[in-house]
Amino acid sequence: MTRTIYVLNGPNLNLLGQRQPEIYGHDTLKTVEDLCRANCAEGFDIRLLQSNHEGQIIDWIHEARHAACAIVINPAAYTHTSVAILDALNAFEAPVIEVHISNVHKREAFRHHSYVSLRADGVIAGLGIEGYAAAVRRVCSLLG
Ligand code: CA2
Repeated sequence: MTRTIYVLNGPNLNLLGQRQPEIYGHDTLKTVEDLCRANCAEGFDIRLLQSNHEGQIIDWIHEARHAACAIVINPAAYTHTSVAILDALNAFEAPVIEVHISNVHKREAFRHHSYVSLRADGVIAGLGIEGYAAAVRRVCSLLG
């Protein structure tokens, strides 16, 4: 059985550390990847991916059905709009943790609703990039 955890990131997260540090901090996605690896239990592996395209994220979720033991996902703006990503996650049978760097509930009303939360086994918001570390630790502990 695969022990790879897919860490999927949605649109504009490639800009992490380059813009809006007051909301998203100074760390880059490379730091997020290192953090996920550092928090991954022995025997598990991390595949961190980012795309600005909804269809690409859906394709990775489909691939994860055979290639991943869990998904940690920050769908970014697609969180609030994408029934298609929810449908793809509903076809994935292993743990799913939703992560948001900012506390979406402290922000605009349109960020308060998440389609992905209808599927997620856990939701983390407002812990900065440490939310990814917590999500990786959670899936490792769930899967043993
Ligand atoms: O807080 C989060 O992690 C979000 O998923 C980030 C999304 C936002 O649409 C969600 O409501 C909450 C935005 C990601 C954009 O990332 C940037 C990072 C640095 C600079 C500009 C954008």
